Amino acid sequence: MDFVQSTFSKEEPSDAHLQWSRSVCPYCGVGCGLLIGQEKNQILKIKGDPQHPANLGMICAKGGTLGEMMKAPGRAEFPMMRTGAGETLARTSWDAALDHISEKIKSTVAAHGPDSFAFYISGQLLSEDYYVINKLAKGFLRTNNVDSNSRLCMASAVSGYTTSLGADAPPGSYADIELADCIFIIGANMAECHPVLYQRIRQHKLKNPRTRIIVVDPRRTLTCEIADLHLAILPGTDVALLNGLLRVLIENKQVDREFIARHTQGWGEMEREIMSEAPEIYANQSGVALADLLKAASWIGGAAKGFLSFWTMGLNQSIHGTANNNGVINLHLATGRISKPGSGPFSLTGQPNAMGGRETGGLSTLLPGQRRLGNAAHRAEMESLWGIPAGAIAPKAGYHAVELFDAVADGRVKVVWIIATNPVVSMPNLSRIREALAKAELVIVQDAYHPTETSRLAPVVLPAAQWAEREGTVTNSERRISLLKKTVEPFGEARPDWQIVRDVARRMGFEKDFDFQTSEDVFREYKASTKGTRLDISGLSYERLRMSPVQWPFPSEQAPASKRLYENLSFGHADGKAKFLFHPYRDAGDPVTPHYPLVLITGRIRDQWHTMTRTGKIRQLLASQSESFLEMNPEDMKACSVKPGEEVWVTSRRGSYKTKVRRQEGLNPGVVFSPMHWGALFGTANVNESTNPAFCPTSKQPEFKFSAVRVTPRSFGALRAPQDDEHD
Ligand SMILES: Nc1nc2c(c(=O)[nH]1)N[C@H]1C(S)=C(S)[C@@H](COP(=O)(O)OP(=O)(O)OC[C@H]3O[C@@H](n4cnc5c(=O)[nH]c(N)nc54)[C@H](O)[C@@H]3O)O[C@H]1N2
Ligand SMILES: Nc1nc2c(c(=O)[nH]1)N[C@H]1C(S)=C(S)[C@@H](COP(=O)(O)OP(=O)(O)OC[C@H]3O[C@@H](n4cnc5c(=O)[nH]c(N)nc54)[C@H](O)[C@@H]3O)O[C@H]1N2
Ligand code: SF4
Ligand SMILES: [Mo]
Repeated sequence: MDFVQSTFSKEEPSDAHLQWSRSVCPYCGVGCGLLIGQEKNQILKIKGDPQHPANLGMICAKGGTLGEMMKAPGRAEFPMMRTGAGETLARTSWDAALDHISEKIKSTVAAHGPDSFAFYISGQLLSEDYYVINKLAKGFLRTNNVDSNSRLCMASAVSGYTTSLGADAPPGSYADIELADCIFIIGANMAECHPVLYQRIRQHKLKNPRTRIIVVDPRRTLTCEIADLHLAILPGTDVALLNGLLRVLIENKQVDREFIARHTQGWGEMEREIMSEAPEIYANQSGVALADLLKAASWIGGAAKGFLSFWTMGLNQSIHGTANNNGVINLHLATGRISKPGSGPFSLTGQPNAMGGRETGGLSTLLPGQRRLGNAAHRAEMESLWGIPAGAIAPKAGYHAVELFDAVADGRVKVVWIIATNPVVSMPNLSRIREALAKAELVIVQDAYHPTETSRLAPVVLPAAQWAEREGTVTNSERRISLLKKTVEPFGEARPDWQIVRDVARRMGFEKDFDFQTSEDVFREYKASTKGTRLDISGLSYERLRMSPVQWPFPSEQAPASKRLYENLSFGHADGKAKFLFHPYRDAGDPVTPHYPLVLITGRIRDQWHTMTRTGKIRQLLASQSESFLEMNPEDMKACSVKPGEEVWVTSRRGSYKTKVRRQEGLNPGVVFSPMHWGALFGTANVNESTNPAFCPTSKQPEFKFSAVRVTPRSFGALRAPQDDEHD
């Protein structure tokens, strides 16, 4: 390769024989640029790309072990099918598998209507994959049943931005980190989940010690190491805290009344509601000391340069998900700290292409270009672009994730095609998910690995090419699009996801409309569909992206994106004004009772990725934590009569999982924590046996962060999981 290879061969002579190329990390939404060194189709070395604006050369352990990941055992090698009940999965040809799928989808849709079929997909797909899937389902099969694991992840951010600002887009850039003097991290454990951005914040703090960092998390996480103030909030009470902060800002006269008058609506009601409670009430509801609430508000209000907020699943995965998002945005609107250097509400995306999914229409309410299914003009635009009759796109939203598996369980959806996600580990209330998959007439699982907990239940398994085995685009948390290049050949018979879907579409009679030969053909059609939208990238090409990644919008080379959206302070609502949205504090809806006295929080650890299909097979990554655990405060351990290392059942109103106790002083009494990663293939029952499928009424994102549970020692003789015997 060009510039990169020569620089690196000079710097490190031992690497000179490798062939170097640029790539992007397939794990978290930071979207780090990588340099990969390969020889004879083997990736031997990974480095951070110093020229990529997301990471400036840094990477974390997950990115650094991608070479090992490519060699991890258990890759899906060829298509497999199970022909009858009780049969095992057996190798088949691509033609036989694709013929079978297309016939079955066609006959099911003909007999039971379009909504008897559904796609359940993933923020780990490329934008090109997303586009082809959406086109087939929403344009040609005429079902809007395309939902994604992003529903479990980013849906509340989508509805938060859309309701507050009128459009779904994080307005800021990573470069705002170095410009901020107050950074508010709420419901995010950046040290473990967005490690490179955490490093950027840490370095900024080291250079500028007066930068104030506030972390809001019920747990004392690794992220708290850089915090000047940690607010150990009670789980699920963020709305109370955010309202309390606004209350104090108003009282301290630290709101920007001129900004509010010119650029927002809804302030009158907001101020009235907020002022109706005293700061003490908000502090009590959220379980933080009044002095800490006052201190946090004075730092936010007193920021001289910039006030920047980061949040992720601690706010989104809640039955109050949208309210939580509105609550953070309210603080930025009230202080006028938005779309200015160093300032803004910045929701971090989890998966590498969660943003691309939102852009290409990857939820059951969306169409490409962030169009909305409920909007007649948006449907008409896509009907014309896709060359389908007016009225062909159904106006009604498809099933969202929780509802989708319910629909499979009760027979409304008969065929479900699951791509790049492992719902038998990652969905809440797993017994319902297994019930659904057992009931379906056909489950197709398309994954880079087999077996997974989901693929082993499916009668059809299709092998997908992953990461550097295929080409396409991804968008990171700061709206930056990178081109992922194909640098090695796919494993076995694996194929790129979009190609597999294209080939099924062609078999169903849509040859002409799915005429794509390359991923670039798909990209060209997709980018044309964004013309005139807020995320217009019609000026972008693979050729341009080979030079460097770019932020959207990018309507032309002459009009590249600026670092911040809404710089003219005209927001996405029709009148250009942002909206204040007030929500009162409400409880989490899974009552804590003497039978279920503890609150279970689930989340992530630094060296594992979700359901472990990749990271669970890499020795270096298992070194820090090799098995699942339940963190408990010493007081709760005593109350439950359990010791460190002891095996316990954790039981909620939905179900139980088994794990080992770990002592954790950094947890408030009453709160316990388990990582989400370990599942049946890694030797233990998953936390999602217990989690709550209740969801936010607006975003439909389920509650993974609050389950009332009890903890019982296994030594009490219970070999089987305890039953729900609540009488209180
Ligand atoms: N190492 C690693 N990194 C990852 C991933 C991974 O699997 N492993 N996954 C990626 C993905 S898809 C995602 S979505 C992100 C998730 O990134 P994060 O959201 O940062 O990760 P989580 O651990 O799920 O949850 C974050 C924090 O929310 C806190 N929390 C729980 N309940 C509450 C509450 O009521 N209020 C507040 N304020 N906080 C609460 C938890 O204690 C936890 O520390 O990470 C991405 N990065
Ligand atoms: N309890 C609890 N549960 C949670 C969460 C939580 O915080 N707590 N978080 C939720 C969130 S935010 C998320 S994002 C989900 C994640 O949950 P999942 O999406 O189920 O997790 P992954 O393990 O990332 O699954 C991705 C799958 O895609 C496969 N794969 C990788 N690359 C490719 C590819 O290129 N093509 C194809 N076809 N397959 C590929 C992988 O092998 C893996 O099986 O979990 C959710 N579940
Ligand atoms: S921070 Fe995220 S994107 Fe960067 S190397 Fe680590 S996992 Fe990959
Ligand atoms: Mo996520």
